[in-house]
Formats: sequence, C-alpha cells, structure tokens
Amino acid sequence: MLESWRWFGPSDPVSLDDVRQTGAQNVVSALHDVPTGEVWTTSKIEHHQSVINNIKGNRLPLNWSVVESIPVHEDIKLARKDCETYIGNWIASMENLAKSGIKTICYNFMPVIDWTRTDLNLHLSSGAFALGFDQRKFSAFDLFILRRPKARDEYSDSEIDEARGAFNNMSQDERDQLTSNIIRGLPGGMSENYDLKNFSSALANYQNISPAELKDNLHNFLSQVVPRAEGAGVKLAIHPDDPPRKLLGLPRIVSTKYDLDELFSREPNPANGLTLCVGSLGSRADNDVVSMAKHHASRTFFAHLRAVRINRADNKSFFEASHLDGDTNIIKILRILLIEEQRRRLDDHTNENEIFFRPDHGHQMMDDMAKTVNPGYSAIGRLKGLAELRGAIRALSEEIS
Ligand code: DNO
Repeated sequence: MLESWRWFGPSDPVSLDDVRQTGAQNVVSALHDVPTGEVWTTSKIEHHQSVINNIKGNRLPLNWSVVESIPVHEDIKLARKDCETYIGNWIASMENLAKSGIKTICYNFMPVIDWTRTDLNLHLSSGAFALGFDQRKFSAFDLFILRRPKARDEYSDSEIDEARGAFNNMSQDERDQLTSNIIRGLPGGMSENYDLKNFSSALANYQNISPAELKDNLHNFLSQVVPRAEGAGVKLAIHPDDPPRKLLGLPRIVSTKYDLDELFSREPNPANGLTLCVGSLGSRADNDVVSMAKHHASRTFFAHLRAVRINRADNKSFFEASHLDGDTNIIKILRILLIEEQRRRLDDHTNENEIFFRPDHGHQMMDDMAKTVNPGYSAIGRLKGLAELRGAIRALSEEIS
C-alpha cells in the first residue's frame, strides 16, 4: 500500500517539507484555485506538479500521485443544459492530468454540500480536539437557522423538540460557527462559498430531483467519462457521501452497499472505481464497512483510513475517533486491501496496481492546538494516524506474504 498525504497547496499550513518528514512520498492534491467547471490546463497542472517535485539538496522526492478532487459542476448533477460542456471540461482536465502522469482521480457526486460536520473542536478525554457531527445541532441549523421550507415534514415532533433545545443552548457565535461550517464548507470541500440566501436557492434546485434521477445524472456523466478514463489509463475513484445519508432534503446516492453495487453494475468498466473512505461509510450505522470493502476490493484505487464512533442513542451523531479505535475494524480493512494487492500482483505480474492510502483527518493535538489549522488536516494528528497505520500494515504484510 502506498502512503500518501493530502496537501492543499502553497497556502497549506503543513508544508511540503513537513510532508517529507512524515515518510509519505505520494502527495494528494488539487488545483483549488481553478473555478469549478473550468478546464485544468496542462500548464497549471505542470506548475503545481513542479512545486511538489522541487527537491532541495538530497531530500526525498515527493510525487503528485492522486488528485482529490476534480470538482463536478452542479449543472452536471442537475442535468442542466450546459452539462455536456461541463462534462467535456471534466474529461479534458482528466486527460491533461493523465498526460502529466497523474492517473488516480478522486471525485464526488454530493449535491451542494461536501463533507459536513457540526463540531470542529470536540474535547476528547485525552485533551485533544476531534471533529464531530451532532444530529441535534444539524437539525437546529436546518429548522431554526436556515428555516428550510419542507424541513418540518422531515422530522418527528421529538426530533424538533431536541433541535429546539440545541438551538436555545447555542450562543450567537456558536450559531454563526455552525452555519459557517455547513454552508461555507470544510477544507477540500468541493462546494461553493454560499451565504444563507444563495444556499437556500442551491438546495431548492434539487427539490424535484429524486435519488433515482440523480443516479441517472451520475450515469450520464460516467457513461462519457469512464471510456475516456480507460483510454487514458486513469483510475476513477468516487468518494462516498459524508455522512452517507440524505441531508437538508438533498438526495445522496453513494451511501450504502446497494448504491455501490448499483453504481458498479451500471458502469462495470474496471476504470470505474472507489475511494474507500472508511470514516464516511462507517458513519452510517447499518453499513457493514468490512463487507463493503471486501465486496469492492477490486475497484478500490484509493483509501481514506480513519474511523468514527457512532452515538448509539440516535445512530446518527458521531465523532472521529483515533484511526484504529473507531467502530469499524481498520485492521480487517487493511488485511482486505493487502490481500487484494497480492491478488493484483499475481494477476498482473506488476506492482503497478498498489492502493494509495492516506491517514484521513487527525485530531488537533500537542503543538498544533495553538496553531491555525485546516480542520481535520493538522500535522501531528495525521502523523500519529499514519504511524499507527504504517505499523499495522508492516505487521499484516509479514503475516500475509
Ligand atoms: C474530506 C474529504 C472530502 C473529499 C471529497 C472528494 O475530508 O474526504 O472533502 O475530498 O468529498 O471529492
């Protein structure tokens, strides 16, 4: 398995020199400054690549190996009239990346919002901070801050009471922070920078789009992208919804075993693959992530390794635990991925199909507590995760080989 590390570009507080010290040599990155829908030109790609490759002295080389993500324009998800132009632009970006040798591409198909958390500084008993999702706070945002027109029909009376309680318990600053976390998006999120008014209009665009229609729109996208990916030697790795369920009335269609099975049976080409995000899939109580990982191992090109603990009182709230200590057994996941790599080596007689993984998110801890960090993407917490995963992988590899 190939160790990788997400880097948000020159403004990332975790520098490339820091990344080099982690021992991970594969950088996961994107052209965050190109507006959604525009083509990633070869010159912009090569410039970013040269920043990553630039080695001073005899230091270890770094390589831009994985793209996370090329954003998918909302018009594609909504099948609007410009969608064919945007699909063409997405393909052009993908092919330009392939020409520069970057061939593993993560993307998602979540409407309007990308990954979503209500809490960025949950106090753990260790003293470190974790990210969390509190369903009561999220519902409070939906019902009492956003005041989404149809929201009341989607909650039970007791859920509305709990949300009201959570809303009343928050100070204005806490309400503003919650709003910002949800509508402005978290680092690396592929959503636009909304205010409350245009956020409501963005949601309204989906009021007549059923999950089945959104799946058709994803299929239309993939039916054009996948053959070109295959031609360019690109591995497409769709990222699951985070959290994996309907939010704010929006359809979410990459959430369950059923969704994944359907996605791959509708578009069986081997270039159509998965980012196995264990934390995202694992934040849904009825997802058996180990069995999903086993079932789709051959399509897994990229793994986000972390695990959450679900609050069993509502089965919807969760917090991000230490990498090996969530509800999903990461050791079992690693064993599945290592066995899959062994299968690929025997089938293909090459090492070219190794699976990239990154320690996904990390607690904000130690010296990082006094720093401004990208939530989830501080250095020390991820480094701890990487070290734990590296140790587990070494031990399992000895056992399997
Ligand atoms: C969050 C990330 C997501 C992910 C996108 C992929 O930490 O996992 O923002 O990058 O959903 O397109």
